[in-house]
Amino acid sequence: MKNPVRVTVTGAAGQISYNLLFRLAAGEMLGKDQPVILQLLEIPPAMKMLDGVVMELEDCAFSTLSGIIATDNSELAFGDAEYVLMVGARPRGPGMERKDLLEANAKIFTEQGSVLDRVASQNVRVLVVGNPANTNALITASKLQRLDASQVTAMTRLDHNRAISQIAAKTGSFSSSVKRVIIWGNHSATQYPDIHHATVDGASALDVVDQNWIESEFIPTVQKRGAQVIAARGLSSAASAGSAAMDHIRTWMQGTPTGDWTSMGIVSDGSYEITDGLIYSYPVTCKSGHYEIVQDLEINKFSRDKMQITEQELIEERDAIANLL
Ligand code: NAX
Repeated sequence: MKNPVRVTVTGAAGQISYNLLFRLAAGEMLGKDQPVILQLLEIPPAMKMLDGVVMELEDCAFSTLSGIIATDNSELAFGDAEYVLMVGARPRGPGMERKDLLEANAKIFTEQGSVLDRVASQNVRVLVVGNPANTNALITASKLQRLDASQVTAMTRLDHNRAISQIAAKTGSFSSSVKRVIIWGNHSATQYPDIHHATVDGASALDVVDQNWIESEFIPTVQKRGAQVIAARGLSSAASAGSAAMDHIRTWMQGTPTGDWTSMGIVSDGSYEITDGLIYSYPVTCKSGHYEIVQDLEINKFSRDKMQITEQELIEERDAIANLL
């Protein structure tokens, strides 16, 4: 067994965390030989619920769970953390406009970004899940002084996994046969799931599905899958979101398989003519805890237009909270 690492999860009493924490504690994110100390952050009204989650975690007697801190104090929760999963966020309440939602979350992520910059491990890797994920990550990254903005990422892995699964179902393939899918842009209904570079069992995906399916089914289904789950379940995606969060961190640390890539919301460096500094989802390869944007992919007019629509939405989100950056 290795030395334990500290993993922070915010919003730890929420439904995504309830699906995430037990698998994480069982070694499914960082490995069966990597014990973890869970540092769980909640707001005061949810602390009682969190106590219940802690009891259940204890009752599993996981050999990879070395300790649990359950707190509403962000300094304690982020202290020396090697991994931070920012799941907690303010949901949209009655009468709240989009701008109010952006601002309410911007305040949370301003405070948490500053604290984690002060007290987390120098090598911390941060994944923002709480919505609006890209802009919450932008705020968090903007508060860093000791740490680097590249250490903060936003989750589009659930969208990436959804895209893979749709293509696999359409072509009658295993999901492991589908490679090089891309989610560009925002984790929202403007995201662009791009199939142009994807392969299915080594063949170009474009040769095995038709353009009509891409435009009228594939893209809208992936874009609106979250809403479909809510309509069916009465609750938003939780198990799949928790699973994708673990996939994101695992791939970041262990690397992408040869010949494949993944999608991550990361600080734009201007690649593919996307505005510098936005948190935009790109295709990336990962190796030993580092990621790099896949460069030089050919982008046709159809794709370019869609990449710009989602970029524009991110610019508007950024501008709505510009006073807090
Ligand atoms: P829940 O409402 O079940 O849980 C959120 C938890 O966060 C609550 O327990 C709440 O008390 C806590 N919280 C609120 N403010 C906090 C703060 N300042 N510090 C610490 N904790 C705080 O939501 P859940 O279904 O778990 O979803 C969590 C977030 O993930 C939401 O913002 C949701 O929209 C977002 N999602 C993001 C996805 C993605 O792919 N990036 C997909 C799934 C999900 O929709």
